[in-house]
Parts: sequence; structure tokens; C-alpha cells
Amino acid sequence: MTSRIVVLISGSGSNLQAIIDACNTDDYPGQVVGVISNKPDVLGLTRAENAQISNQVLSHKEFESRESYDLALISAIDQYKPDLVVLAGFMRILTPAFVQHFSGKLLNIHPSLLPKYQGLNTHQRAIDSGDKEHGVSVHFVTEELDGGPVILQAKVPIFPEDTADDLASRIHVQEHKIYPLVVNWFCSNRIIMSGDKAVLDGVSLPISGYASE
Ligand code: NHR
Ligand code: GAR
Repeated sequence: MTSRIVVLISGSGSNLQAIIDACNTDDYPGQVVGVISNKPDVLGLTRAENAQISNQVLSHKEFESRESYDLALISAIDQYKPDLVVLAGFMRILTPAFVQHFSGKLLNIHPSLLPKYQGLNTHQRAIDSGDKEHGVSVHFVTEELDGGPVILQAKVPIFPEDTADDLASRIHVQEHKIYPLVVNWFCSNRIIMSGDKAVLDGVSLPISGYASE
């Protein structure tokens, strides 16, 4: 039985593409059954269309509150009967009601070595702090923004002349490797959220997730 995956996007959807491509390889345990964007006309929607995956725009601008938007988003997602909901560059903070509804089956990829640099503009903040390394984290989503248990991280160096764009591209290469891997683990029932921990093959992971070095 392959797991049903819904992907939420706001932009170019290169992580969505990496997951679609992985799903098209032999014996991959999941399939993307729906893509929802809160922004119209983004490249990620074209990627879904090209892969013949059901896709739709649900614009937050048409709702009066975060709560009402998230309720509509819950109904839209539930129609796909997903086993897993993946945030891939989705740029809207989700309400507690949303997170509770999908608790334990909601993943995000965040472009920093969490718990460092929660929130936005992570690449510039890492450069401005003089960090020598930076990275990306895949984590379970909880009510605490970028605070849910980390499953896997990848690190990249920061070189002296780097701009935020340089770092973003270096990180994207790693994102496209680790996100399909973690999605595979989830769909194979190897990774679960238990309380405030991520558990892989029955073992509770440390705060940096599995094998961060
Ligand atoms: N929601 C919850 N409850 N918990 C998390 O961990 C979440 C989440 C929603 C999104 C992704 C996150 C990231 O990886 C994410 C994690 C958007 C913002 C933000 O400030 C912050 C973090 C993340 C995504 N969004 C603004 C807002 O008002 C809008 C910014 C914009 O539209 O450009 O929602 O970084
Ligand atoms: C990715 O780098 C992801 O880590 C980041 O947005 C990019 C989306 O790229 N996520 C966030 O900043 C969440 N706030 P993509 O649309 O090409 O997958």
C-alpha cells in the first residue's frame, strides 16, 4: 500500500519536484495525490500539472482570519484522504487547530540547523552572525513555529564571499536529497512522532535528528 501524500507550497516547488521524482522511482512507498498552493500562478503548480497531479490554489487573501483559512485548508486536504501532509516552501503559519488535526503526519523542511534561526531570512541571519556552517532540517510540525522534533539535518559550509542566494542554492541541493529520504521513512512507517520526540526504527532521535554529522 503506497501512502497518499498532499504537498503544500507557496512558490517554485523544487522540493515538491524532488518528492514527485522520488515517488516515480521503483518501490517508493508513497505517491503525491494533491498539491495546494496559497499563491496563484507559482511554478510549483505547473510542476504538479506536468506530473498530472491534482492541484489547486487556496488563497489566504480570500479569508477573514487565519482560523477560517485553516479550516478551509483542512477540508481541501482531507478530500485527498492523505496519510502524510508535506510543507514544501509553504509560507503561512498554521493554527493550532490545523496542526492538531494532522498531528504526527505533518512534515516541514526549514532552511537552518534548528534550533538555530527559526522563522524567516535564515540564510542572511547565518551570514550576519559569522557562522561557518549552515544547513537544513526536516521536522515534524507542532504548534510551536519551527519547534517540532527534528528528523534529519544536512550541513553546508558558509564561505567568506557567500551571499544569501549562494547559500540558498547550496542548501537546495541538500534539501532535494533529504526531504525525499525522510518522506520515504515516513511512508515506510519507520519514523513516527511520539510525544515531543521523533522516533526512527524505535529509537528516539536527539535534538539534531538522525546522524547530523
Ligand atoms: N505552522 C506551525 N504551526 N508550526 C510550524 O513549525 C510551521 C508552521 C507553518 C509553516 C514553515 C516555516 C519555515 O520553515 C512552517 C512551519 C512561514 C513563516 C511566516 O512567518 C514562518 C515560518 C515558516 C513559514 N509566515 C508569514 C505569516 O504571517 C507570512 C510570510 C510570507 O507570506 O512571506 O504566516 O520557515
Ligand atoms: C526551501 O528552501 C525551504 O527550505 C524554504 O523555502 C524553500 C522552498 O523552495 N522554506 C521556508 O523558508 C519555509 N518558511 P521550493 O519552493 O523550491 O521547494
